[in-house]
Amino acid sequence: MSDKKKNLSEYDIHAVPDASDMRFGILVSEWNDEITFELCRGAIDTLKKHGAKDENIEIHYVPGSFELPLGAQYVAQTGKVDSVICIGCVIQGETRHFEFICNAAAVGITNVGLKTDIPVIFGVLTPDTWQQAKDRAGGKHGNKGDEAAITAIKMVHLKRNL
Ligand code: DLZ
Repeated sequence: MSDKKKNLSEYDIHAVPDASDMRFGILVSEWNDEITFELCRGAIDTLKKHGAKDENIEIHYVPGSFELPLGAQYVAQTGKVDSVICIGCVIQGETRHFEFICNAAAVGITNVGLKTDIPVIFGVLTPDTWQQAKDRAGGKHGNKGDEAAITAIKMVHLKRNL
């Protein structure tokens, strides 16, 4: 979908399945909310662009990216969604918080998907700087929320069509 040379929001629109009967939960971390709310907006716009209905997109919030896995598990276990998109932004700082939070979020989100058997998407930015985050949240590198939404649609489609 994207690599170093490509914009996070660039993809082949015709290769994306129709999402009109899919239900999504979006879980948004409140840390760095200027970034995460923009990622969430990108995800919503992209889901709707591919047919998802407003009533089938539910948004929930967690305090920080560390809480994304448990929050995702809560949402997945309601049985009301086909996929959960986790949105966060952890910016490299001077403490080791960065590594702990990124590792916990990545491993935790993976495990929730495997445990609940629904696609749980890693829409978490892990940039070195605030500017790098801005560039990937609707800036010059596109919006990682778009990428997360496309991933969710494709994974739901994959599961339904095996
Ligand atoms: C504590 C913390 C720090 C230092 N940095 C971030 C960050 O850049 N991005 C983020 O999403 N969350 C951060 N947090 C908060 C943790 O994710 C978590 O909410 C707290 O450690 C409480 O468990």
